[in-house]
Amino acid sequence: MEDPVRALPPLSRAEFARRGFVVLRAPIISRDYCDLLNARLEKLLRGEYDVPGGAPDKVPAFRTETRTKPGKKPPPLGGPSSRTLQVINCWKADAAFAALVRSPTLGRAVAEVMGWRGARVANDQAWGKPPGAAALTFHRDSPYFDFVPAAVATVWIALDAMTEELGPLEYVEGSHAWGDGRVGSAEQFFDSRDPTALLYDAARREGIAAPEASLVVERLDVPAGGAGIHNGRLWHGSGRNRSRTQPRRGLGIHFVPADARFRDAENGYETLAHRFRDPSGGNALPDHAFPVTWTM
Ligand SMILES: O=C(O)CCC(=O)C(=O)O
Repeated sequence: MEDPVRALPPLSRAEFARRGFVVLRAPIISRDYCDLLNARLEKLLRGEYDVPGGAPDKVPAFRTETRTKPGKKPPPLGGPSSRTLQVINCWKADAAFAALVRSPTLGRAVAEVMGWRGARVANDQAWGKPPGAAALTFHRDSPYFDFVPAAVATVWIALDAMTEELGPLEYVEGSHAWGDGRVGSAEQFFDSRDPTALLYDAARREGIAAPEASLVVERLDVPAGGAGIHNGRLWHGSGRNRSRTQPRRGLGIHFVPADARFRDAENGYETLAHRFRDPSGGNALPDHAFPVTWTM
């Protein structure tokens, strides 16, 4: 399949270094391609894959048809629900997702802003927020990828036109430069009781006394096909989908430098990615599971 990503405008490395993200407001993929991916996401949620022998690495339990009237098309994402649906590694199961995730244009853009010699896909994550879906806790991406070097960059592509009501992604400007410290677990993404608790904690450790009032937060309220690229150290999260009817869908693609390797697991802790470690390959990331999509 050819690269579905349009030619990108020049990206400012200085802006990316300062803010920790850049916003691509003009769509980088067509509306038709967004529609195609949204239709394919429905298939993935129902276990229908078009890559022979392929499957995503994680698909949430999904029982929409039990709530659909016979003869009626099921509503997107199964209709209203407080639960956000996350599918990991759609590209392994679906050719349309694969063409986007493996886009050399995206690999190049990420390598350019991060100053890498090449880019490798660590994983993709489709985020489906049905009407009513809860907020996602503010977090950083990099702690979830146990590689050396530890650099991570994420491209997040809107598959629906984002409005404030739908709970678009939100970036905390400059927070990629904050120190390390306590990080959340994967389960905490979905714990919406206090989505900013970890963020405000981290901000206070940086000496920001009143984070509620002083953090600069940019909402990714882009049209369908618009996107953001963020440094994996940047704090980000998203609000509740307050719409009663509109689903809110997007695809996050996480990249690491082409020469990234597994870090030896400490205390036996292994990430999802460690499943794909080939014992005969040492710490190398196998290309079939972590494709290099662009090199200099
Ligand atoms: O779609 C969201 O709200 C969360 C996405 C996210 O955290 C990511 O792609 O890193």
